[in-house]
Amino acid sequence: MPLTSKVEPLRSFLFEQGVEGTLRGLICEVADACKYIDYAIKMTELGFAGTSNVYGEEQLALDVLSDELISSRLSKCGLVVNMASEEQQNIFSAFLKEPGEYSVCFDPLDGSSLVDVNLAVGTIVSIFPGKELVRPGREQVAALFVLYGPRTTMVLGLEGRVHEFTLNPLGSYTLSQEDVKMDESGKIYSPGGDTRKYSPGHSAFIEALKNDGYKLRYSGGMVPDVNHVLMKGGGLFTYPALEGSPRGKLRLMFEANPMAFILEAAGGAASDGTKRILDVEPESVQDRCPVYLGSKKEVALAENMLKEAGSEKGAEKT
Ligand code: FDP
Repeated sequence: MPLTSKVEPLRSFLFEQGVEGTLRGLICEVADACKYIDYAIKMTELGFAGTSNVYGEEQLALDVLSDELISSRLSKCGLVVNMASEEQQNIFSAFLKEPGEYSVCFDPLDGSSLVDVNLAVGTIVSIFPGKELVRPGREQVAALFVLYGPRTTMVLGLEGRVHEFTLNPLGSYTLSQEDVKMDESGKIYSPGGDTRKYSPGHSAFIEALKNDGYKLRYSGGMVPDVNHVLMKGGGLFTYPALEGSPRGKLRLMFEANPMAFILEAAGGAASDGTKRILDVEPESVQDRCPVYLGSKKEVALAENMLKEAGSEKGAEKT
């Protein structure tokens, strides 16, 4: 990006938009922590940490480091009350001298199975007001993801709008796209999960997209795959309910909610197959959720086809 006096750094953009000071500070703290994750991805040796997370998945040294980079920074920034990380078992509190104003859920390194093959990975963050974390996603005040790809970008959903910032070689995030918007429909699809375990309704839906000429775009990392759909202005990312995993694979609080918040703010839609993801009532931070994220037409088609297949199944039984 050429250097001009028009460069808009993240902090001053948020200031100009009138974003409240504590929230502005918190977004900048997260963005700063992610600079170190960016550096760690490029410079740290690969390999396992010898530990597993709460879901029984083997942790990379990078998973553990990324988790520490965000949690230690947010613990000491004085702006946060409670936190939950996909890499940790329990909700934990920040060190506070004065009451903090926000609580944060984060997935420090999403898609880490792609690190060894040098594909893009990301960090996903969800911000709630106050101290409660286990609450529906519609109560988020902001959500963001950082994509560590050929460029490192941060996509921020806030006050019904979505903006993209790019990390420059000087270590600043500068505005690269204001008001990212999605169209009513798109032409790409990104389908996760073992196809042998798809429900009949989901299989029929994926076939319908294929037959309609949608192009397959799936890297296996939720952050780059959702970013692809968002930045192309439409299409669909899905990780559905599967046989044996009726709530799918992805985590409601760490992955589905923040992505749903961002996509809706860009004019897209986000469903668990039956209803809006942001209206799902969580029981615990570890809940999972089937996801259909994308432009409105594809998400509505998924809901309709799943419903139809469900009622046909019901009719067969009677
Ligand atoms: P990963 O296991 O590599 O961390 O939820 C994590 C995630 O990746 C998502 O980023 C990705 O969309 C999905 O899992 C990929 O799962 P599959 O390998 O089953 O497609």
